[in-house]
Amino acid sequence: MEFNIAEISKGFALDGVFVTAQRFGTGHINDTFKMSTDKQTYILQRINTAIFRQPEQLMDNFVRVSRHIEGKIAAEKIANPATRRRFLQVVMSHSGQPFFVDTDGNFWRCYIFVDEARTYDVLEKAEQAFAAAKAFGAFQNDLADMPGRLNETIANFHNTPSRFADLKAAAAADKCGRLKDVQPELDFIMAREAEYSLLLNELAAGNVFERTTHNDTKLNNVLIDDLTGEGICVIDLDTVMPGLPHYDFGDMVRTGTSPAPEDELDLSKVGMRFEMFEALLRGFLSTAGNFLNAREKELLPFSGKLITLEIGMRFLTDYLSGDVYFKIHREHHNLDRCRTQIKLAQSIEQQFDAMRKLCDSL
Ligand code: ADP
Ligand code: GN1
Ligand code: MG
Repeated sequence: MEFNIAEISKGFALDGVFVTAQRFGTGHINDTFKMSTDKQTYILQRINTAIFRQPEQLMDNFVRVSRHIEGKIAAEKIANPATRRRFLQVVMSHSGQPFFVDTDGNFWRCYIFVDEARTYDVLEKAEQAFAAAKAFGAFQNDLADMPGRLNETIANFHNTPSRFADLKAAAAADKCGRLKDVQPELDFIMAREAEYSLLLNELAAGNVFERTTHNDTKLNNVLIDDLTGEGICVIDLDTVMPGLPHYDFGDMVRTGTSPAPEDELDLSKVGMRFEMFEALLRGFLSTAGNFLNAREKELLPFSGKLITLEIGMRFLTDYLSGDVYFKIHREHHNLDRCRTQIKLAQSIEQQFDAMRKLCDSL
């Protein structure tokens, strides 16, 4: 879908006059543009309202979270021009709202582009894994004392048993006649059913606790500073809401440990690199270690496997349902993505004892 960005940009209180815009990033959900005026660079995003059905509530979360983090940074008294790069600065519309609705009813939001930093779909070195995990851990830590409870932008987002039920329903419906092609993948996921409720059982038993979490800690949702290599700014705040710390750590393992992209076709390239897992664990514990209890820490390795399987089942569900949720760029894209998740989960299973031992030793 194409949009008249010059026109849409007029909805926001920008600094300068519109010069240019182009599509940006590799996200699966929103439409993202990098946009420049003669004075400033911005990110302009169309919120996917088929998925986020209450965009006003979502933007309310967004503003609360970024202001809270801004307050933390100010409290640290870091009088340094770099501080403004450490949180998303939302640009208001001319009517003072954190979004703008265009004439077609599309919801747009805008924030300042963070320069001299980038995201990585595949991490290149362990230092990046450490930096990214440290930033996501700090994000959870910063939000620990935020007043009130955030709106749930997507219900049951990381409820794995509910995701599993969705998969079974999609397989039973077999809307596109694709079930016959996915039996090995489905069998793999079915065989692990007993594990899917483990975290929720621990929550119900009072062993682990709900906190405000990011819930989409794909490694390309943190900006890594070009100069220092630090995780400078956590982005993609659509799913920040009540959750378990494990959802965030698990998704980092899913996206930060394999040397191949999420949609790699050559499955021999997919696997969990232990040194990346170790760097993620050390990085996360360096900022989240002080608020996690012993049982929560013990469950971190398991979360890597769980979230990998959970996202694998979501890709498979979408494939069976006719690719209605995740953006696809080729035929069978969601099935290809599901297969990498299964291969990665296998690799995690093979190294699980060593992962647990490392975690116990830290
Ligand atoms: P999606 O929900 O579709 O994943 P994101 O909010 O993650 O959308 O944005 C997509 C990409 O745009 C990110 O992966 C990142 O590369 C880039 N991006 C987003 N916000 C900023 C920002 N403030 N500064 C620089 N780049 C950004
Ligand atoms: C989506 O928006 P993006 O591309 O960062 C998805 C995540 C999945 C991820 C899989 C709101 O994340 O839950 O883990 O794709 N976001 C939403 O790559 O569903
Ligand atoms: Mg993203």
